[in-house]
Amino acid sequence: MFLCNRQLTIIVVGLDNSGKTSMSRALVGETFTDTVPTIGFSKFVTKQKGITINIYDLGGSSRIRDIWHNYFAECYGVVYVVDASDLQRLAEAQQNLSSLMKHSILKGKPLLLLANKQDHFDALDEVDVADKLQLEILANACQTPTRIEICCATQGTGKNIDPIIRIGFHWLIETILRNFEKIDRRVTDDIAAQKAKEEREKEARKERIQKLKALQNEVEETVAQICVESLNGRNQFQPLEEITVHICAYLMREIKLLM
Ligand SMILES: Nc1nc2c(ncn2[C@@H]2O[C@H](COP(=O)(O)OP(=O)(O)O)[C@@H](O)[C@H]2O)c(=O)[nH]1
Ligand SMILES: [Mg+2]
Repeated sequence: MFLCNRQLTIIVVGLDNSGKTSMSRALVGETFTDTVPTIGFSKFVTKQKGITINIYDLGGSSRIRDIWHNYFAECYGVVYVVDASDLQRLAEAQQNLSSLMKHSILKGKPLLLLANKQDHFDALDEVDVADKLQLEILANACQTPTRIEICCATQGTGKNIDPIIRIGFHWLIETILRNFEKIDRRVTDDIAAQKAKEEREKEARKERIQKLKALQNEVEETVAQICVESLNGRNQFQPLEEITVHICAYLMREIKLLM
């Protein structure tokens, strides 16, 4: 298998505040100083064994989670970060993780789960986090190669990174490479399908806009005609009502067609 000059995309997901951006920055050796809540997504790039690895750090707020799926097609593997000290949000994380692992485009793609913030005295260890997230059940049901590690994303960056993060990340890349042909075929097919879907949606949007423009022109012409007829003093009241009813019926029909 010839992988030089190859690129892989990894997505880093999890609830907001779990440590995704800190972990991504640590992996690529960036400082933590300007870590602010991720709006949309940030891209980081690193290299391993001559392979360029694009890391997409996706914002975790509930509104942004709705658009995560746009990045699934090109993804070869997943890093899921959970705040192991935030016991209040483990149920939310479980639901989020479950819907991700069951998503048809992600199902079966290798997953590294990082139980982060281990420097907090009350953080759960990997056994308890795996239990709360029902990780084993999910991994079996989705046939997903899975590994869980405990870590502290803010321990250091670059060379000073928590070594467990690097070990976990190496495992993720190795697992992807072992299954490369299969995952790569899925990625190629899913990207093509996504592009075709986007193209269809673009065409449908264009068609809707053209219809709306035609409707707008027709309404403007009809209204202009009413004005001219009223000014000419022909059938001043009756036609106006009739035409109004006609316009309303026409608009209702067109709006229904556009919906
Ligand atoms: N104590 C501690 N704080 C962390 C750790 N990882 C991240 N944080 C902090 O948690 C907050 C959210 O981190 P961030 O990386 O922005 O989370 P994101 O929303 O998932 O990207 C920031 O204040 C980080 O400094 C960790 O391992 N330990
Ligand atoms: Mg972030």
